[in-house]
Amino acid sequence: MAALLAGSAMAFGAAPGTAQANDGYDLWLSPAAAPAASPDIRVIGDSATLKLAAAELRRELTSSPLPIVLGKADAPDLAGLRLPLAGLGAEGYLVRPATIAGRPALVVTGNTDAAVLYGAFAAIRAQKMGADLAALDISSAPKVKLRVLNHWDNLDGSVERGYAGQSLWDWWTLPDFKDPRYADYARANASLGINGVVLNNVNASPVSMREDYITKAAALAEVFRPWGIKVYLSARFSAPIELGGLKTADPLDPEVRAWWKAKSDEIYRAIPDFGGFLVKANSEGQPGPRDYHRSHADGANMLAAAVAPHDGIVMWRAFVYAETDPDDRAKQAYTEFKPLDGKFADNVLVQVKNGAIDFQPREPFHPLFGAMPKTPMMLELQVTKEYLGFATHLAYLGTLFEEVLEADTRAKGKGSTVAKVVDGALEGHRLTGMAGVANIGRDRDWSGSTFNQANWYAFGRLAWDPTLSAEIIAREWARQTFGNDPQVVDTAVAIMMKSREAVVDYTGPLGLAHLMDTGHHYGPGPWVNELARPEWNPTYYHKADRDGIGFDRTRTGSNAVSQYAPAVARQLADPRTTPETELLWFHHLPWDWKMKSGRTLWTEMVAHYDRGVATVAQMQAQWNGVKGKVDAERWSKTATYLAIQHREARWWRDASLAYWMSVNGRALPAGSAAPEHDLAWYKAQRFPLAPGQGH
Ligand code: BDP
Repeated sequence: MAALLAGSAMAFGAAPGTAQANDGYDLWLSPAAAPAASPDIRVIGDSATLKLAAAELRRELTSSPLPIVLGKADAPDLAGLRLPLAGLGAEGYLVRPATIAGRPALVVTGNTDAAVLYGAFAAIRAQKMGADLAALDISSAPKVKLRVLNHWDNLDGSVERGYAGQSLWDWWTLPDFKDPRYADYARANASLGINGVVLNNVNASPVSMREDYITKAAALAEVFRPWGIKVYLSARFSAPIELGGLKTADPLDPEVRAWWKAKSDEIYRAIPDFGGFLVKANSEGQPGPRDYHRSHADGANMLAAAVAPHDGIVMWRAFVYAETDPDDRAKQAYTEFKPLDGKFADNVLVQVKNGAIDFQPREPFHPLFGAMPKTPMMLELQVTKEYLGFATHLAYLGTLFEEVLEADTRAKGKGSTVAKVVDGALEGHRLTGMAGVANIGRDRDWSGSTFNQANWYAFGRLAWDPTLSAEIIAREWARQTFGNDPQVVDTAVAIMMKSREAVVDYTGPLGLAHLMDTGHHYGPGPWVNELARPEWNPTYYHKADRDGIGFDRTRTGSNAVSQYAPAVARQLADPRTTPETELLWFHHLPWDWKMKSGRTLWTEMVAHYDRGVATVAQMQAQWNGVKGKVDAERWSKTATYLAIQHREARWWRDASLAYWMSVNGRALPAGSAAPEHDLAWYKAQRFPLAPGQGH
């Protein structure tokens, strides 16, 4: 808390006539200014979590027309009320007026302390959204059980694909020094209902399992616990060799199994509520069970057995593709995992990225969703914007997350959405999860820009309820972040809602993907074709030549469409029934292909690139319209970042068009500006020091 208070006090000089300066530290929560009238709050019970809940209400509520009573449903005075809490499970909350000991009060309750805390945050959110507390009657239970941030943080403080500064975790000074920021971080997560944190990178160092690092992780777990948050660790599959001195990491080897069991017991002695392991195996050079000719299920089940006595779980990633496999990369995860359905232990979830390639600005939903009915499928989303302009470009990802959650797998008829696969409704799974690759670092504003905070927010809200609307979430966030001026809120929401499509337009419209430059993934590189592995090259994905462009994933090509349920596969097999947003993902088409608009594919593509750049210009103009209505500090950083984004949108467009023209020999349609430089110039750009490349 201390840091949060200090953060708000650290005001930079506000320009005259503007709202107070704000460095973004407070996120969507209140600044530390003392409330006008501290509401009358009674806490029944004395757990640390209940105390935090009461403190939040005291700090965040401007006033309350009723005294507030906080406590678990079975607490004295509340138990007799017979409140309808049966369907709310362990984490659902209820907030409503009731008469307690003859006096009217607003009750904030649930079946556990954490539920009460979530209820307190819900009441705060409702008031900030304009609700009258006297008439508040809300209840909600999370639809997804494990709502987890994945930190790709390395033990040396760097963050793989992190664009908001160094890792929050200072492993070097842990466990002794517990930076007050750790609690502020946990508080922000709890305000959204996030209940788990994987502390270390999926490209894991075995050192995170060493005794001293377990002690460090335990110190973080202690800070997070009252906020309802468990810690998890990414496990390096070969740790029994590197740490244990064994000769093998074969998951069927008794010594290896015993090593993991002993290691798990050790972790649970230090962290009794440890959540479990996240594993990236046999992917991009990471070790795994395939090294021993064992399956992913063998590997996952070994770890699952080690944590099962402690109620731990294993999140086993399906992000696999092998250089030895010449098949379409988009097919490989399904090919490898689908036959394993039914072979995983009960406490394993298979964690699947939203799309089959890799967090591109747009991807069709991953064919594994709906294809493994016996296995809990955990959705992995990338909150950090590796492929959408790092921290600088404004891209609200709520719409991307919503698009995948709403996608209909047709696995069990119409309405078999990814959301229903993920929340377990489709197959009746109780173990469910959603993971977000965090965009959080040590920057004062946590996420590298004000609007990036909205992506953390949207992930948390959607993990609680995957059916929420991206627009409503944007509005909630904007109102809590910028205050109640309708012009500011409407402007922020309008900018957010079109921002992701703008990125799609200027980086890769109509289903194109993976066109970025090598390694750092910043900026365009559609020409790159010399990397060692074929599927690392953008040319592998777009397959453009003089005659046409796109990846044929129908029967005449890789037949990836056959991995979808028949109704979806049929739709995608024909370019005329494939959504144009995904056209070139599934089809290789001539440049003169007739689009629904009547334009040729080439003319339409150019129009998208132009629209992307124009949308960013509009976003700039809209933001200029709220100058003076948003504090100067956040306003000007956003304005400057939008200017960078505009310049770079133009760069993406120009470089891409220059390249496509060199391939297809066509001219630009009338009215479309020529690229600023020639292709050689774009090809010559180098960014060896771009952030987020890890080690
Ligand atoms: C890719 C990232 C890489 C990650 C990998 C993963 O470029 O840094 O390690 O995903 O998810 O998008 O494992």
